[in-house]
Amino acid sequence: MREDKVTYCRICEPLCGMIATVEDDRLIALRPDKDHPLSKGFACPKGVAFTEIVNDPDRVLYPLRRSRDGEFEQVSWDTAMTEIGTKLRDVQRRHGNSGIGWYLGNPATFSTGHTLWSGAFMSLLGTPHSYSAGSQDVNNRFVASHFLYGNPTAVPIPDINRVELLVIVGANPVVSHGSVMSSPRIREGLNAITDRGGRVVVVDPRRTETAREFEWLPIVPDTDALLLLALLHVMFDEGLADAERLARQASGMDTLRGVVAEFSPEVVARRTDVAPEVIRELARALAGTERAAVYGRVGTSLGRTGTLTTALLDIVNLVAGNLDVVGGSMFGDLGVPGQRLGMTALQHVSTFTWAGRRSRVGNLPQVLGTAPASVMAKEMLTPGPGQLRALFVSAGNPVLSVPNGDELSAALDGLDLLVSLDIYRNETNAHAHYILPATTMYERGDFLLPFQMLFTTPFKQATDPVITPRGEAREEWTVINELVGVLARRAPMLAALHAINTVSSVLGRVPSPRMLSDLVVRIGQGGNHFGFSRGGLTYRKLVEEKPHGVVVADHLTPGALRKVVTHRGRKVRVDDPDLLAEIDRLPTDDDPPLPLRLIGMREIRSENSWQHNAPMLLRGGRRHTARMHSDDARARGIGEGDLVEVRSMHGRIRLAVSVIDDIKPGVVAIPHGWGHNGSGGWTRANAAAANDLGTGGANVNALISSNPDDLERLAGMANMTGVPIEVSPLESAAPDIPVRDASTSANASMS
Ligand SMILES: Nc1nc2c(c(=O)[nH]1)N[C@H]1C(S)=C(S)[C@@H](COP(=O)(O)OP(=O)(O)OC[C@H]3O[C@@H](n4cnc5c(=O)[nH]c(N)nc54)[C@H](O)[C@@H]3O)O[C@H]1N2
Ligand SMILES: Nc1nc2c(c(=O)[nH]1)N[C@H]1C(S)=C(S)[C@@H](COP(=O)(O)OP(=O)(O)OC[C@H]3O[C@@H](n4cnc5c(=O)[nH]c(N)nc54)[C@H](O)[C@@H]3O)O[C@H]1N2
Ligand code: SF4
Ligand SMILES: [Mo]
Repeated sequence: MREDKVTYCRICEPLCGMIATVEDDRLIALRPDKDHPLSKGFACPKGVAFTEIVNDPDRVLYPLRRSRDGEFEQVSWDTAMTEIGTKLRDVQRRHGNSGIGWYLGNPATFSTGHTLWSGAFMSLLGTPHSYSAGSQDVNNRFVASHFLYGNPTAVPIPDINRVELLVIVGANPVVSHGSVMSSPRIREGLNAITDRGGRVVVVDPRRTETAREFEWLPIVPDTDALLLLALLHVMFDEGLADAERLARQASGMDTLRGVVAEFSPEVVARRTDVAPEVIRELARALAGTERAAVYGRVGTSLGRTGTLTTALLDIVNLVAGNLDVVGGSMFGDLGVPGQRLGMTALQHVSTFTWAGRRSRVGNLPQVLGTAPASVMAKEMLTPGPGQLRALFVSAGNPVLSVPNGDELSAALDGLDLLVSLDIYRNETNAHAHYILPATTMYERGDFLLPFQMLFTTPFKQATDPVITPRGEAREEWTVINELVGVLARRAPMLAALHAINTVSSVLGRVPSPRMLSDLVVRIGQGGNHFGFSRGGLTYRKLVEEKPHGVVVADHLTPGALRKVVTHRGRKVRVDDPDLLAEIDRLPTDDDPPLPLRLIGMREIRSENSWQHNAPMLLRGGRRHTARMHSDDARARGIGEGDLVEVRSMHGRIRLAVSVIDDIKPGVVAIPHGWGHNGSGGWTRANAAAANDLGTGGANVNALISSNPDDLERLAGMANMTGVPIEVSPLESAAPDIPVRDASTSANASMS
């Protein structure tokens, strides 16, 4: 029987509505949901191609164990879990709980159970070895919020529906579809701004797909902090800020004013390559437009002072009068009472804060209980108490996504136990002892708690699974429940959780993601408040009666600052000494070691490293290329499609070049997530995009440093943008140093 089921996509943040066609419990097709109130029939190629991923013959559908000869063999769940349990308890006995770690990859965020269960498991186990993709993505957003609001989870989002001037710094929403905001049909949302007579300015070293549709303001990579300081300089200097309002809303303004005094537009112009009059005009426009906002994302997070840059984005909004006001940069609201108190309490009793703990290697601060993934390899390789000996990797591919995949690959091979929970064999779990098959999003139900505060139009949607899990795939949280039992005896806090699980299973009601989500739906905005609000939402009601989702408010609500700020007097603090000290660390780059600058980019038909196996996404002979300005290419004798060597101070890779003009001269853009080299199980990914070197692209993170000294100081984030590089035609590349791309590492480790 063929049937259409209403559900939604959970690959990236807009969570677009989808209609799944299912026949005999098999997913046949996906199409955009026309009746979804926000995505209204939009879906991108990745979302539609997901049928190919669910049904991919390369998917891992049964537990796999690595045998002595290095090949993977199928085993039963019982065998896998029993053997994993024995090895895990052995590590626990010999090295303590701090010998055990977890790396949580990006798709985990798109599963409420996976996120909450792994987070609870790691914090109750009490190990410092909790890692995530966040340290290559967004962690300094939380640290900036910690400094400014005293609350790391207070994250402002642009009021896309009402803003009149939006300045996008280091984000490419036309391709990424928006990040740290859930805003379906974001491209239309941006075009609506100009349609209503407003402006969108895109500050980016590359004339991106977004910049092409709006005003492009090119900038030298990793100099955004200077631009933002100069905007503040102008606002103070020209008296554009409302001093009375600022005194009410914030503390430390005088210190800030003193600090920005030296950053006039003229002073920063040389380093940013943005003309002083452009900076002045922008400052006036931001302060003078009633509904204006500055918004930044990956491009502002991956620089050397990402926390400072991120905090400055908010401070510019604050000083210009655009924070927490209609059409500005606003805070979402769960509608759940006591959030501020709850957050304050949580920060006091747990490591769910900033620098609750520091890393053994590098002494770097943890962010919301997670350590920088860049030091994960050294934590495995550095002997002594607390050495990482057993690692779980779920929904992650850190060998490609974290700096220095070679070092990590070698370190993984030395572990006592490496277990991966994934839907695929990838470059990371090529080193695993066990690979456990996970469900894809369409094989599980979900209400995505992690995104509730980020909808630019407050919205709620829940779905049931559209098919039963394929093969023997299981949801991660159920596997984690088993691990709780395995480790409980020597971990007192876990034992408590285990007791709860045991008792509730006897009573037939094991705590589940659905139970927790239902609670939040009921007490949150639009909820039924356990019967006190008649007709209000429950999880079941969402799934059964409102499958396309419900807009619970037309707009974000202003005046949230006082609800989210936990600092004394509920004032935003702009003069934290740790934060302002970063200003002294702003790179000067007067004498760069190499002439060009590396930046990243995302492509419409990729999702990080894991969708290069879907035929629909690889059509047209896609290749992995470095995008380089024609002037730079010409100066080096490089033509379109030529193979080059790209080298940084930390490594070198080989790939082909696309010569373009839509990029600032001196800047080279290379997408991450490539470097498929035969070690993973991705047949097409490995073969596809094969350049003449016979690899599925190159791992750009071979160019990035994993050295603790090179990580951003306040959030431990990897420095992945603005990195000095040189590009040479392959025949003239330096011959004697081994090329460090993923192919060398994986071949070495598989032998
Ligand atoms: N199609 C597609 N969509 C995705 C993803 C994907 O892989 N493919 N990944 C998802 C994920 S995990 C995330 S986190 C989001 C990210 O969402 P975005 O941040 O919107 O996406 P990016 O393409 O990384 O955009 C970063 C931009 O910053 C620019 N940039 C780089 N360095 C600098 C700098 O120093 N200063 C300034 N001003 N700009 C700079 C880059 O040129 C780039 O245009 O996208 C999500 N959506
Ligand atoms: N140079 C550079 N490096 C970057 C970035 C950059 O901009 N430039 N961006 C960074 C960012 S923003 C991110 S988010 C990271 C991503 O880094 P990671 O999360 O480490 O890597 P992904 O490529 O997203 O790999 C996701 C894995 O999850 C698996 N998977 C997919 N769905 C599921 C599921 O439902 N359950 C389970 N168990 N597994 C699943 C996929 O098969 C894949 O193996 O990369 C970071 N690395
Ligand atoms: S933009 Fe594409 S991948 Fe992202 S949620 Fe929508 S359909 Fe899915
Ligand atoms: Mo990300």
